[in-house]
Amino acid sequence: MDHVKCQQVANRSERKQPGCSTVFDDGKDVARRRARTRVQPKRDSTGRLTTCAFILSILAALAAIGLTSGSFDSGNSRSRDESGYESDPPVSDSETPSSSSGSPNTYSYEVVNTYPHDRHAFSQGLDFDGKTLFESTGKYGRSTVRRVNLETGKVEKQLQLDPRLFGEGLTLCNDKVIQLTWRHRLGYVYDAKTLKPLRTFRYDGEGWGLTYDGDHLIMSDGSDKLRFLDPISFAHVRTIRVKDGVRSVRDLNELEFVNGEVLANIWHSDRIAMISPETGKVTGWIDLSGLLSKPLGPESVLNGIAYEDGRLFVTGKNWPQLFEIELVKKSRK
Ligand SMILES: [Ca+2]
Repeated sequence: MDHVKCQQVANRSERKQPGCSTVFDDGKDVARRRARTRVQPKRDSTGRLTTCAFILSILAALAAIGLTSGSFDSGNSRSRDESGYESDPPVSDSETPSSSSGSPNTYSYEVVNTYPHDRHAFSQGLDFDGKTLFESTGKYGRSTVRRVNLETGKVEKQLQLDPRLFGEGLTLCNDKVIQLTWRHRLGYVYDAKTLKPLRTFRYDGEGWGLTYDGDHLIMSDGSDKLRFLDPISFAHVRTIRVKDGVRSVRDLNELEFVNGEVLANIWHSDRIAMISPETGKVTGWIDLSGLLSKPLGPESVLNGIAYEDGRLFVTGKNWPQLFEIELVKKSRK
């Protein structure tokens, strides 16, 4: 398999496009298609609790003097070793949002279909164009970008990254596939049909998850922040902080833009957050516990969300299956 040569692709220029509201080869508008889903997350309209005003002011003061999460330029303060392990503990169940009025909606799931998934794929990014899955896998020496047959799980085509690179988030953007690398601040742009490398780009901090909302790339770095990037120049546009009420939601990992909201795997958990891309507010939680019949290793966690044409897929690192699911809204008590 070909190794991606950074210097080779860096010298190539990407074909200019009118922006990410253009269409895929099948002629369907990306943003319009991604706005369809079976579940319509309900936005709540409550404001902040007045009793939390004091806490908010304290948090704001701490942020102002740099005692909260660092900036993107400084990178993610959490660290993983080369096998992908991270030193900080995962989000605990005690941080599950309350069911009080105004709290996020909660969802369980029903499995619609189960498909095979490569047990050797340390999944870091997943997307779907309506026919084919696109996946980024991690680990040094084993990182790839690949096209995968949905029905069989077989890899139709793949490129192996330079063994010094650790593959991370991936998204489709028009007829391109864009892939992040973890700490290397290096992104790749590929032709979606051939996986031919077209160009590279640079970004600050760590790269974790990546998705595309029809206008911008949205990128996570394992903190509570989501960055919005221009899909052509890759320039930083804006940043939001993700919160459930007044609590920051950290460990945002693989992403998917669905129905006007960003879905984010919470690293080392079975939960997916639904996030308003305008405010960063968590509007819903998806509980995917029990999806695997038996647990795998400690790092074989949920980390893969793909959505297209009303179909929602999830998988995880080294999971033997990929699941097509429908969300089931839980009734409030
Ligand atoms: Ca995704």
